[in-house]
Order: sequence, then structure tokens, then C-alpha cells
Amino acid sequence: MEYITPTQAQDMSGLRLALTVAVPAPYSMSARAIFDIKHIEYVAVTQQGGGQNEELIAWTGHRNAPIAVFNNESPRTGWLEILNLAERLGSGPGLIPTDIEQRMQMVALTNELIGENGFIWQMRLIMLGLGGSQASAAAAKKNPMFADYGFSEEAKVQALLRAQTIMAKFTQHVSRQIEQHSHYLIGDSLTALDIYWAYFSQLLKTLPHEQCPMPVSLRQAYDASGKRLGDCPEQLIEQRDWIFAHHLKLPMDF
Ligand SMILES: N[C@@H](CCC(=O)N[C@@H](CS)C(=O)NCC(=O)O)C(=O)O
Repeated sequence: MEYITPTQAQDMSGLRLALTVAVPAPYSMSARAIFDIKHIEYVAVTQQGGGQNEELIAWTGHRNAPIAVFNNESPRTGWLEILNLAERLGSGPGLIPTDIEQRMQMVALTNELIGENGFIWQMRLIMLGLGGSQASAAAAKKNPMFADYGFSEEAKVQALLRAQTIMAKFTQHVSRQIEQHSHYLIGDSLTALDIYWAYFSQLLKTLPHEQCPMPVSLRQAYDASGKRLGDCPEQLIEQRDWIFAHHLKLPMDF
């Protein structure tokens, strides 16, 4: 994957997508997959995970990833606004259901999984705190993620409970889909939720190195935070494996 700097991207037109480099970051990977599936061309722009990203802030007003900037429109950072942009610019089957009940279900479930304060935000707090309080305090001096995502020792404790509550609900939902003989998380065709879950599920169970190479330290952090949650229900992993096999590209490149 080729990247340009934010400063290079700033004066270009078309779609520019700021992505976390050098790791299979689920927010970035899933945003990319959505644009790819919708046949939309974009230029990848560097975001350094845990970095200050001054150039990116100067251009977009945001430090983290993903950020989608289309022509001279405002930068989009939330998963739903990025998804809506892809639906607007792209072609092929929609990734947001047309049926209103299914659409409401998809948006609500995705928000619980990856929206602000959702499952992944809680897992991230757990991950940031894996080294213990002294290590977190030292890391927070250098890594802006601790402040940006609201890390504290107390938040870390709350995070486990919140993550478990959301996971229990999500597991219930997946079991219902299986009872209805669907491989998909909503109805019986691919939606953005399947794509998000495929990438974000790595926080519960990483894909093998051949399918998704990643720095050893990241794999250990994913595995360790997943273990805090307890045993991962097998059906969640079978579902994501099926989505990768039928709709997404492996091995991941980034
Ligand atoms: N703005 C996104 C969330 C983006 C997000 O959480 N990005 C994280 C993914 S771990 C990130 O960029 N982390 C690296 C960093 O903060 O430097 C949304 O609301 O959907």
C-alpha cells in the first residue's frame, strides 16, 4: 500500500483517506474495505498510530484515523459519515440495508460495537492499561491516545463490564442469525456491519500470521485484552471467517 503525507494530500482533489500505517488497524482497514467494495478510488494518507500527527491536524483538524476527505468537503471521521460517503460515491449493492427495520438494527449494533464508548472503545481502554498503572502513566506522557480516549485506572475497570455487556448482546444477535441460517449479521446479504466485525474481531481472536501479519507486540496486546473478556463464542469467529472467505481480501496488506 502506497501512502502520501497529509501535506501532499492537502492540495489534491478526489478522495483522500488518512489511515493508520504499518498495522492492520481495524478502523482504517474496515474503512478501506468499504471503499474498495464500493469501487471507489482513493489516495492513502499517513496517520501514525499514537503519534502527534501535526500535519494531519493542520489539514483536517483531526489527529486519529480514519479520516475521509472528498474534494473540498469537510473531513469525515465517524464510521457512519464515512459509510454514507461511500454509499453516495460508490457503485454496486448497498452496504446499508434498504429495509428500515434492518437499517435501524445495523446502525444500532454497529454503534454498540465501534461507536464512541462502544465495545471497541472499551477494549482499547483495557489494552492501553495492560501494562499496569505505572506503565500506563509513563506511556500517557508520550502517547496522546490515553487522553484522547479517556483512559484512567477507573475507566479501565468499568471498560471490562461494558465490553462484556455489549458482547453478550452481540453474541445473542449472531446466534439468532445462525438459527435463521444466515451467514450475515443483518438479513441475508452483506452489510457494512459484517465488514466492521470481520476486522474488529481481531481484538477477540487474531487471524493467523499468514493471513494478517502484525507486530508481535500488537498481537500480544490483542490476545491479552481478548482473554480478559473470557472465552470468545466460536460462532462469532466462524461468522467473520466466512465473511473473509467470501467477501474480503486476505492476506491483509497495509
Ligand atoms: N473517529 C472514529 C474513531 C476513530 C478511532 O478510534 N481511531 C483509532 C483507532 S484505534 C486511532 O486512530 N487510533 C490511533 C491513534 O489514536 O493515534 C469514529 O468515530 O468512528
